[in-house]
Amino acid sequence: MADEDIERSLYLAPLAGLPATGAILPAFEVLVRLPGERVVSTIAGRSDLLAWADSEGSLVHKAVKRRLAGLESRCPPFAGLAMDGTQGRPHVMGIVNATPDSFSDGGRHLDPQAAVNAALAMVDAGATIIDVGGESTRPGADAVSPDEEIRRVVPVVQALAERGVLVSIDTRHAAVMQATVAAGAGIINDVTALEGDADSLAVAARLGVPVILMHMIGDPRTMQDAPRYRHAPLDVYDALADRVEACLAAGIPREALAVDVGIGFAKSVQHNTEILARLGMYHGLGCAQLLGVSRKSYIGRLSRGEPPLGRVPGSLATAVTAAGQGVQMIRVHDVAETVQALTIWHAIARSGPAGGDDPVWNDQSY
Ligand code: 7PJ
Repeated sequence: MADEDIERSLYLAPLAGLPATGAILPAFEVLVRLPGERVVSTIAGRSDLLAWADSEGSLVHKAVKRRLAGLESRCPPFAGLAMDGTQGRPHVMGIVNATPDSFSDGGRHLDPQAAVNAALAMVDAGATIIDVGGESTRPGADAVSPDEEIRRVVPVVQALAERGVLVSIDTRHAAVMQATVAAGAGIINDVTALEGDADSLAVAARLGVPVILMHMIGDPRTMQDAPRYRHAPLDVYDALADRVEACLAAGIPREALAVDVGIGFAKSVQHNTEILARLGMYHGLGCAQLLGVSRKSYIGRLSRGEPPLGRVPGSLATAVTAAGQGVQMIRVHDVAETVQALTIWHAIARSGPAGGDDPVWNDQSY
């Protein structure tokens, strides 16, 4: 078996500890793809895992060591923001939609000044990134022309950038990337992982700004038509690994890339929950990780059918779960609520056995 085959058959999802912070991780779910569609998984402590890998021969040993190294190394900064745990709680990215049809706040931010004011209030509430979008990517949405998208977003991006706000531009069009980076956007956030427009990869590489690569299959109009996976968490891992490789080949360095599993994009409720339970695994890709779950429909489906504005508690529950798996950026509509939830998560996590403030863990006397 070649190295590449082993890389695509053995995966590690951390069960405890914070990945990407340089900390040693104590235990893992070990997932192995068998020939055909089958995946088996087992739970192993770190030393048992290494002993098993040794007994399996050098290829498996090398693959396990490489996976471990990815999970246990410190993530470098992304867009100037710390990503290795020294940031404390995860960064919160506030969503500002300059669209008339966005599913949960459609129309509220169409006036550029109103969008800018909403964004500045989010910054006051603790957001470190503002994600500006001019095209709704909700399931079933119609496409918008890049010219119309540019008209909607450029004034907002420019006003925020002039005030020193770090802006990401949520777009799948190369022309919009170009216009908004010229207007001061500092991050490209592409739900198609730079595949939605033939020019995107080259344009993003030339612009030289950091890029968020999100996983999706198909496009927003068709993506919810019976999404199929062999094993959703592992297939998403491989697809993101392919996009990271494509970006590296185009000259975008790994530290300028962040990954996102794309919750709700070409995924059933069960796909979403299986992926959300294994977010730690994606740190093995060696990039910072962002998660967008705010007010998404799986929350209503798992709960009592609440409309978007009634899905804040489920959004917060998911954000806290993600923080515990080392996700460094959370994309949300409800910034103040999320900042509070994550601040409390962090105060508790840092006081615990792997948190750095724990008196027993830090006892230097023995
Ligand atoms: C996401 C996004 C997401 C990233 C949207 C919505 C739909 N970008 N843009 N991740 N979702 N990176 O907000 O529900 O999950 S638009």
